[in-house]
Amino acid sequence: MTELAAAKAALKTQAVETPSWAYGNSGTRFKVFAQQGVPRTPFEKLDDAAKVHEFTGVAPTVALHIPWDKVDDYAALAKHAEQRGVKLGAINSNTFQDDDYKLGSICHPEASVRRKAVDHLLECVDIMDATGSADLKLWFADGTNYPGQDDIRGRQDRLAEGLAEVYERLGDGQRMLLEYKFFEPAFYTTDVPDWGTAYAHCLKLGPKAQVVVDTGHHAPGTNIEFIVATLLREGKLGGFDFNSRFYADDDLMVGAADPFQLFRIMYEVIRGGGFTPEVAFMLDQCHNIEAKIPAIIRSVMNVQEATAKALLVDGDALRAAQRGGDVLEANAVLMDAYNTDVRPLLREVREEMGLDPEPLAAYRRCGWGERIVAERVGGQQAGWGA
Ligand code: PSV
Ligand code: MN
Repeated sequence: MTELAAAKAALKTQAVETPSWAYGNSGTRFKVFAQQGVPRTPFEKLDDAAKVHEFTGVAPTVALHIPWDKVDDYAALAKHAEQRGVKLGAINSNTFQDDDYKLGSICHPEASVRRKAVDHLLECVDIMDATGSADLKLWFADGTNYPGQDDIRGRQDRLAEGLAEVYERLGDGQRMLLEYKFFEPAFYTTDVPDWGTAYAHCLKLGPKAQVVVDTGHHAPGTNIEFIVATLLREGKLGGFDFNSRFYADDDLMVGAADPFQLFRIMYEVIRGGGFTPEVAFMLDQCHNIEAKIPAIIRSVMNVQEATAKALLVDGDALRAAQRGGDVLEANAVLMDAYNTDVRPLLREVREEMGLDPEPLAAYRRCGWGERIVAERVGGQQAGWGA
């Protein structure tokens, strides 16, 4: 197989998971701007996600967020998804929107609140059993605002204890993906602030616990691809929450702010053997001012473009330059791949997959956007806390 053919074959196997919450209304802490046609139910979110997959061909799963996507019958939800050509993906827990969690959830100083949080996580595993989801994605808003507010080390002990109980509940083929974030909503200490803390907990828990890298969760200037390389090397990279940031946890469209960073990350993924179904490539974004479905299609395409460029890196030439200490040439090899216009290649890939080569134009022509505006009238639009 030529290198180009290998790249095409790899691109056809790509899978980007879209988040149910990206289809609902969202905003900043100042204002949520409601959009017309937004889903009212998890079923309608899946209808929208199915359109993203229909036109991109590489978004086959949808992450759920509990309780936002709570339904009476998860088997029916899974069936609804399958009838539309998608599947349910990671289950995201929510231990950050209840009054009880003011001082934290599984790290809370009071045992009764910790119990409630762990029970919620266990409920999420029950839901995984019903939906067939393999991944439990955990992000904790836990932390403190003031020095002395709580015992930093004690909170780590409580975290370890809570995680261990949930880990024990995981079934065969189920994983726990632990996400870190350097600050917010707590500002003095955060209980899982960085990849090292997440890694240490996952290592102790065992092979079913892995780290998830949310690209928006790092301090400015952090070399995320180094973290990716390290976690892959240690067999602990469980997945990504892709999005873009200019400042902090901005949740903008992946590949919008810094496509070069996304390329560097995807290069390390491929270099480290991480371009496999064992690494979950998820989006974690909100579309506050732009139309949601086209923005998600654009995001999936941005991931595809970065992946295509990373697949085009001439590995032999790069290694030769690196071995020879040819700094300029090594850098040039990488930049050649990055500067390649991969859009024609991706158009070909889509045509070979039986898709329209231009997903955004095809989506606009299909009339779904107008249909949902006309049909989704009344009811309660989905959104944070819905
Ligand atoms: C909050 O920062 C957050 O964006 C985390 O990244 C989670 O993955 C997501 O919310 C959903 O809980
Ligand atoms: Mn995230």
